Amino acid sequence: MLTLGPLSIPAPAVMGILNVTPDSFSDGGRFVTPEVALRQAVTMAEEGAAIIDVGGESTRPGADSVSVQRELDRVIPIIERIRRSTDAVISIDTSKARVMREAVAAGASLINDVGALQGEGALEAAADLQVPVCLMHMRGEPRTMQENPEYNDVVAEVAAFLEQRIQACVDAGLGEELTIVDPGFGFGKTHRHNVELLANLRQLRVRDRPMLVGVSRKSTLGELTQRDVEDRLPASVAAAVVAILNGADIVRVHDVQATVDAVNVTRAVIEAGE
Ligand code: 8Y7
Repeated sequence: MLTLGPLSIPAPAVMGILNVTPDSFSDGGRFVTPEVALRQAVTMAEEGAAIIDVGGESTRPGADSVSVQRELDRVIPIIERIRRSTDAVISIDTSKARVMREAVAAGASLINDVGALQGEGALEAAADLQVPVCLMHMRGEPRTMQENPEYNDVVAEVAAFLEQRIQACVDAGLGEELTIVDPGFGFGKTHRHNVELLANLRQLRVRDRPMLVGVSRKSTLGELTQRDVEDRLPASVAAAVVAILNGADIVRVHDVQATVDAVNVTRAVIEAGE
């Protein structure tokens, strides 16, 4: 079990991705109406997703930002409906303080911030709300982050950043026990950086906090397999298994059913070896 303050989640856990953006790179525009989004969320919960991650702003490389109101209009009605229809934990994928506050009021119980609470008011919002927060590493910002990212030691630099953001949470009054760390695959990293991070995941578990990994359908998997985004299921499942064997506690994925099967096999093998 993963214990995050008041939340208990079976581990390793699968987080299903619910994009309510018209422009997300891998399933762009498919889940826009609340009815369709709700059906997708319920399906993912039935398939075994412990967490549904609801996002209203695309963070893909080169994406434009979205206004607060627009993001609220996209995510709040969906969170309310999911809350009424499933027991899954709802996570709000946002970097905006106001969206964090309204999403939690509507039924979200976890904040997934690719900006690691560095946005205006975000740290204060999370500390007021006292909910678990996933702190993700990103180099640069989505619009420009893939323009030649460089590191001397990517593993050490990502770990140092995560450590610093946990400390920022603690200083703001959000206890360490409410934090989750995430290396941020694809966010200001080359394919080589991403593979190096996946190989050295255990060094990124700073302060022994739970770790979330998101590699589903990402371009590094395209590079390694020469597959287009819609044909990256086997690569995504393989990467999720590698992540869990290397210590990940939560995997963030598009394809819940296939990943849950792989996670069940992986968990049984880990437990048999303990
Ligand atoms: C991640 C993420 C995305 C990730 C966490 C995509 C919102 C791009 N990737 N959140 N979000 N970790 N915590 O391909 O890796 O899904 S968006």
